[in-house]
Amino acid sequence: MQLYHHPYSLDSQKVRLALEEKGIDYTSYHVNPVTGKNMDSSFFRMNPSGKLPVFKNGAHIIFNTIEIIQYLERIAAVSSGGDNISFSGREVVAWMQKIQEWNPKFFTLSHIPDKYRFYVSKFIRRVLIARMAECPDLAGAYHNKLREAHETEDKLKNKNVLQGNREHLIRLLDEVETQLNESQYLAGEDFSMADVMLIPVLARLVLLDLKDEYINSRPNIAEYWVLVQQRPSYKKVIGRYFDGWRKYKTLVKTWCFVRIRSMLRRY
Ligand SMILES: N[C@@H](CCC(=O)N[C@@H](CS)C(=O)NCC(=O)O)C(=O)O
Repeated sequence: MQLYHHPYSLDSQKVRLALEEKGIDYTSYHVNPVTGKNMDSSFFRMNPSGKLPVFKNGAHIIFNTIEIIQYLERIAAVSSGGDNISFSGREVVAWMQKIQEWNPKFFTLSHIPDKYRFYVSKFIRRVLIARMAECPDLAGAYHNKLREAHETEDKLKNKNVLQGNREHLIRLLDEVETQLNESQYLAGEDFSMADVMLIPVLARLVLLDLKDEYINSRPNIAEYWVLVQQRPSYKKVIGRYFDGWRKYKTLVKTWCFVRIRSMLRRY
C-alpha cells in the first residue's frame, strides 16, 4: 500500500492518523505542492486533479479522504481476522462528512501574507504551463488545474467567500463544542474516525497562530485538544512537525524570495 501525501496537507494528515490508529503499514511518498511536485507528469497521470492524498493498493487507487479512511477500516477488519471489527457507525460518518464539508483552502491561504502567496501561486502557474507543453496528452488536465489556480486567486479577493468560509468554520466548531459537552470524544466515549478528521483542523488553527480565537475560547474543545495530543498517532503524524513548522515557514519564505525568482526565469 502506498500513500502520496505531504506532512502539512490537512487531508493527508487525516489519512495518516487513520493509518496509525489502525496500525496499517504503508510506503510513504512525499509530494510537496509548494514546489509543484504534485504537477509532475508521473503524479498527474495517476491523479489528474493533482490533489493530495492519493492512496494506492495494487491497481486500486482512491482520492477521496473519507473513502480512503473507510477502505482502511475494511483492511484493518480483514487483517484482524474478523476479531476487533469496528466500522464507523452512522453518527461517526455524519461527523466525518460534516468536517470534510469545510474547505480549509481559502481559510489557510487568507492567513498567509500576500507576498509569499503571490510568489508561490505565480510559480505554480508557470510550472503548469511548462508541464502542459511537455505533456500534450495531459494538457486538458493541466488546463483545468490552471483555471482552478486563477479561480482561487479571484476567490481570495472576494470578501464574501472568505467571510462565508470563516462562518462555516465557526458553525462547525460551535457544533463540536456542544457535542463535547455530551461526550469525551466527538462521536461518543471512544476515539473514532470522526476524531481523526477533526484533529488536523484544530492543528491547522494552532499552526496559523489562531489557537486563542478558535480553540481556547471554547472550553470543551480546549480540553479535547489537550487530550488528543497525548495520542501516539498525533505525535507521529502532526506533533513532530510542529517543531519543524517554524523552520518550514522560514524555508518557504527564503525559497519564495531566492529560488522562485530564478525558477520563474527558467520556466
Ligand atoms: N480529494 C480530496 C481533497 C484533497 C485536497 O483538497 N487536497 C489539498 C491538500 S489538503 C491539495 O492537494 N491541494 C493542492 C492542490 O490542490 O494543488 C477529498 O476530496 O477528500
